[in-house]
Amino acid sequence: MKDKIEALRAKFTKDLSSVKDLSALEELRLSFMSKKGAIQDLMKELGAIPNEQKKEAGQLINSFKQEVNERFENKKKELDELALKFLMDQTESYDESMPTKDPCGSYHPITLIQRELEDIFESMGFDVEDYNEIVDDYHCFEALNIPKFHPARDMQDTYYLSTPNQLLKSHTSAAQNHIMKKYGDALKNEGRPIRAVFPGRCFRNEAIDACHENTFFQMEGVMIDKDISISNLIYFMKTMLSEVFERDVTVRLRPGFFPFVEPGFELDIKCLICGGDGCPSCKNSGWLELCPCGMIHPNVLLHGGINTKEDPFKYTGFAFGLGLTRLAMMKYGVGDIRVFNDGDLSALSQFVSR
Ligand code: FA5
Repeated sequence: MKDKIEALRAKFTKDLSSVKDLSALEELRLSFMSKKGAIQDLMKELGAIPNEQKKEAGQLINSFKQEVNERFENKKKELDELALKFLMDQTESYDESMPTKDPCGSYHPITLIQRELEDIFESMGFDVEDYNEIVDDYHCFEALNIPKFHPARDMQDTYYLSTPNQLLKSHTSAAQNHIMKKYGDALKNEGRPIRAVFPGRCFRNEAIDACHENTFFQMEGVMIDKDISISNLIYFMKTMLSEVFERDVTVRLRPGFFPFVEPGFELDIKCLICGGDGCPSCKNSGWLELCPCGMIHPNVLLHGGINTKEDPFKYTGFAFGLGLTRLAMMKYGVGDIRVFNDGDLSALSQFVSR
């Protein structure tokens, strides 16, 4: 038996060394380990061996079987690793941190204009903040001095979620209360003025046309400190617009009503598509409503914990709600707002930041 096993071991070693792939390995495995294989033949011979030698012969066969098994497994591992290496050599290596060879994709014009504005406001000492798209009724309306059943809610009909009290924010003003609570302590304890802008996507149940979308972007800004007045508001609005357009733009300020500001204004820009003659982008008026603004209403400052009922005018502030999507229309000369949402890459990929 010993000799037979030795002969089989030698054959197995020779055959195994010439195996080059998994199917040849499997073939070799079957020729040794299957019911009709070489090891089973050895087992059959065991019956003819004298009893006193059976135990030792059985042990020899078993340990040979175990050895063959282990060497198969090792060979299989070796072949698997080789196959993987081959595959990796064939495939172009991929390193996601490497810069792309060719530029692919481009920034959406709204992203470009948003970043530009963020830079402008940051250079004037404003913090840039982010806020949720799903908000509750309190933040979107109540905290902004728009109680339930107030007619101003009709102007901002939005999409209500099936979860009670949750809605898609209809304007970025919905973050005002959050900003006041976030920075209020620094204002009151350290005298650090609140200066923040918070861009965001807004939603309204809107009849869509060349200048109205149901999903659009605004950038809200607030500044709160002692003695903030309308002159501060006008200064920041003018600086921002001249930076964005890099040329003189004609603006007009007229009274506007928003329950969360008092007094409130509409800041319009002379339409840059038609130069003021009238076109669909400006609803033929020659002017485009761009940036409503005003002095923050005392009730809003109260809700935000900035002032107290006993001293409701200690701090004052201004707020504005810039229509980012409309600003992009003016800046890039896009005559129809729907271009921004309809995913036509040939239109959207032509914008580049300055
Ligand atoms: C507001 O949303 C107020 N929250 C703005 C505000 C903030 C006023 C702070 C005072 C103080 P309004 O509904 O007018 O106001 O929207 C502001 C701007 O968003 C508009 O001037 C316009 O540029 C843009 N806008 C509004 N609705 C749409 C729409 N459906 N599609 C595109 N842009 C829109």
